[in-house]
Amino acid sequence: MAEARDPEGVTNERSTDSELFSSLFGGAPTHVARAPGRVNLMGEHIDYCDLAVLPMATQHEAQLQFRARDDGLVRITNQDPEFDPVEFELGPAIAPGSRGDWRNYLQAPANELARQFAIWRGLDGVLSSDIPVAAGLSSSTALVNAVGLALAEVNEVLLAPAQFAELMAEAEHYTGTRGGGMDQAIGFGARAGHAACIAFSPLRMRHVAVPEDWCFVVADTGVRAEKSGRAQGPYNQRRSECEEALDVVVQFALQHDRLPTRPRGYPDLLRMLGAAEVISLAEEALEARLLKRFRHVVTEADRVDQAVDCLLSADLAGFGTLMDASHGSLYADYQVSSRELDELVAIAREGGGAGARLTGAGFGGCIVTLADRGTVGAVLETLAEQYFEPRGMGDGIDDRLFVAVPSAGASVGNSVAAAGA
Ligand code: NG1
Repeated sequence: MAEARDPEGVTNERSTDSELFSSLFGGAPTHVARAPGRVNLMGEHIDYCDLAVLPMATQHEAQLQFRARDDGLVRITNQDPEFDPVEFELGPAIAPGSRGDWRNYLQAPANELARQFAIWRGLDGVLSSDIPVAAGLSSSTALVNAVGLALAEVNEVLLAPAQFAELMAEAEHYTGTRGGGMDQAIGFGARAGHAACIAFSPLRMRHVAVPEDWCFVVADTGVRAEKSGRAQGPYNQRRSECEEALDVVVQFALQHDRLPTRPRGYPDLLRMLGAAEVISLAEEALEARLLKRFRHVVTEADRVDQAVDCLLSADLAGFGTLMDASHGSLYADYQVSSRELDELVAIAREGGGAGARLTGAGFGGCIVTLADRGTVGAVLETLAEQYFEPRGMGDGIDDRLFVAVPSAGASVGNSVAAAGA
């Protein structure tokens, strides 16, 4: 996994952030923490089943310019006035704000780090992010990761990236969403030019180069799917359904002597019996809704393995076919798609995409489609003409429709502003 510390110092620092910092707090920030967003290429809604996923970090990131304080106060202002300034005292039992309040994403890492390490030193900071919000591109985890890194830095907490990722995954449950560990893992462990196949419990990461002429295009429906809001209930419900389905299948298999011992979870069950036998068991044991959820999980896990092979052999058509199958499963079995997502997927395919699927939690947010360099222009144009322009979403389209650049993981380093102050 990549080093969390940025040894080169920092480039592309947002200068307006340091200006705002000095007007709010006086002087200059000393450090900057950066945490990227991500696009998941394959393996949706299976990280919380401890099954492997295949995301990559993107060029979009959250940046926190900060300076340590000599007390336990944390004061963070967002460049975006949509989000109110946040102030809280460090401690292991910070009271959460109301549901949907963005402060919860700042308090989450503070609360967890204080629980584990009795940290005491707060910070002043200015935060900015160009990751589309509530779009399935990990905007929330980027906040958690950036604030977590900054607090670890000022309190001299040293953690390996994998440990940090696991800690931040636990931390984010503070917000009420029972997410898996994918976003935190790719957020810390990503390598430029690569996607990563991430396995869990314990966290392991295999970096896989993205072929030079492959372009993953992201298109945002413009429908927000806030996991701190309306999407939280359905998201948590899916996770509970997966847990329940696994319990029922295992119980049934044990009762009918189809399993020698109790498996520890989905990966163990699949290792013991193989996907085909597991699905046939599920067809006997589960009622319709749980069977759908279960079938998505098992087939999606298989698609992740196949997608890694396609990446390794630069099989673009094969990868596209898997994307289509994944979307079909998320639509029909997992029921997390939406009219707008389905429409974007159809347009992307019509425009020449090798395949397309919703990415992230769904319920709104983004799709991802794959094209080679020769075709990507046509795909972008078709999406613009058939989805964005008719809806009057042509202005600022670059934020909603872009080619994702496989980027590096989070880092913390000295602020350029401090050097110039
Ligand atoms: P997004 O797409 O950021 O809402 C969520 C979860 C992931 C994963 C995906 C679905 C969090 C922080 N992230 O991501 O763990 O389950 O949905 O694959 O909860």
